[in-house]
Amino acid sequence: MSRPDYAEKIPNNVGLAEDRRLRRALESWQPDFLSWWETMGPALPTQDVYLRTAIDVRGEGWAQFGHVPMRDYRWGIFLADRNPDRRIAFGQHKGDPAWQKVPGEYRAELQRLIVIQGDTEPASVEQQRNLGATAPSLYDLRNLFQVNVEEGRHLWAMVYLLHAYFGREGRAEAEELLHRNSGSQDSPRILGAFNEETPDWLSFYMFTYFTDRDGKYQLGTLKESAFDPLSRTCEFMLKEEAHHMMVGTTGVDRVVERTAQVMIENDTDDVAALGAIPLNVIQKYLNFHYSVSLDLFGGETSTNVANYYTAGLKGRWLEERRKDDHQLTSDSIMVDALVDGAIGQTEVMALTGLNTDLRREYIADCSGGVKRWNKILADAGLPQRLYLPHVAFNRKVGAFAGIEASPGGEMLSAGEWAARRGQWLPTGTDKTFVRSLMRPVYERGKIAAWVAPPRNGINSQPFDYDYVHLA
Ligand code: BYC
Repeated sequence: MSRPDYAEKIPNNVGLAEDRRLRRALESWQPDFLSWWETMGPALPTQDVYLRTAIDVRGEGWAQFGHVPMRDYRWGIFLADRNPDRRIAFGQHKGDPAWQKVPGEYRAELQRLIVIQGDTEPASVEQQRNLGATAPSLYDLRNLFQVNVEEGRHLWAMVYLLHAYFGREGRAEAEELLHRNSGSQDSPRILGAFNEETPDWLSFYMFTYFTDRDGKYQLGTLKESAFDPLSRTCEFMLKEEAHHMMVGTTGVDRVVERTAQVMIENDTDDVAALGAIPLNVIQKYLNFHYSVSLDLFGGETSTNVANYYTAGLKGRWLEERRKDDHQLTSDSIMVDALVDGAIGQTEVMALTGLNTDLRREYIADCSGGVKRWNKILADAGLPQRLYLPHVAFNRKVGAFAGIEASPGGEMLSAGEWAARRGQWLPTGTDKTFVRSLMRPVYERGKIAAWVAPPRNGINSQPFDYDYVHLA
């Protein structure tokens, strides 16, 4: 089962060759995918790109490197190996064997979770479509395309589940995944953050740090799912996801490093005229991407998530390491809330608070990034520091959607917010400035002036490697 078949039009380790109906259905979706990739995928014409392709889920097979024309990338369907003894780890079916088929009573919920997950993957490719035109180096350009092809593969992963397990409705949903578009007025992507623009590389690094990290946590909870094919798919996707977050983490590192360097060399905070991105602008971009990513976890309390957990569809982050009964029917949790009109906390049933539980895991992880960026500033001898804004800041989903709060967590009137939001979120002027720095550098070994070069290349190649051959 797990040896991939490369003789097939669609590389896979799910036995497509033996399932003619499913193979035909997916082969008829494939041209639609390719035409979507042509029209909505990376706009910059290239001959080939030094890409990692997954050809096996085991050993080194998941990371084969070589120059490939992007259109010929082998988007495949790969599930992590099946553990025949796997049992459900939580919820009311805890202890039962994991499901190999979709139970009728959970069909609608599972399909919805898979569609929401699937919708984010092509959305991010659409958001990043034009970034190639302004890449700061060939190294960065290659990383962008790597992220893009893998998001394409993650779309394939969800489409496989829809086709294989959800019949006619699943096939219809798979079509819809190619018809909704990021930012479209008529048929936008489902979740808020995926309709925002990614118009410059600072946004791209912030997106891959903060929004891809939501992906890590959501995939982590779906990996716990009682529905074994979903669990196995997510397990393999998480492996690829790690690279996307490396791009974000080190991308922001490199912007901060360059800014710190220019600040020290010129003994000024005002580095804009010197071609670097001022720290306060970096902070505003961080505030924006962090807050829209917090929204991706849904409401602080949610009956949806309680039902998903009880049914066994979606677990907690590192479910099996938690020291409780994994059913949570009599537990409670303090969640962020408006209490008598003020920002505070309230006690709710643990089950309805599970979005908060996951959001907190995520926040703890995000503070790791801030710590490392602050270390870069401290090592440069600078007193300034970056920070994560308060959980109530700039929220459009959940308990704080109806109020305005400062990054420090102080509640604001609509008037105060309007007067001060430009201090905390990127203004038109900030965005225009950042965009003005975005000029392509396509020469081997060269890099734009607003970002430091990476410490390491890809797959032990040097920074000045020919990562991309432009058309
Ligand atoms: N925008 O009960 P609630 C990734 C809706 S990222 C718009 O509080 P629930 C990636 C919600 O659907 C990971 N609408 O929420 C990253 C619900 O609608 P219905 C993506 C939103 O259901 C980078 C209503 O509001 N994967 O992989 O507990 C690059 C009430 O909400 C939003 C997943 O998200 C929003 N932000 O939790 C590439 C996993 N938030 O049902 C890829 C699958 C909520 O009343 N999805 N709503 O019509 C889920 O687990 C859950 O659906 C959510 C929401 C966590 C998203």
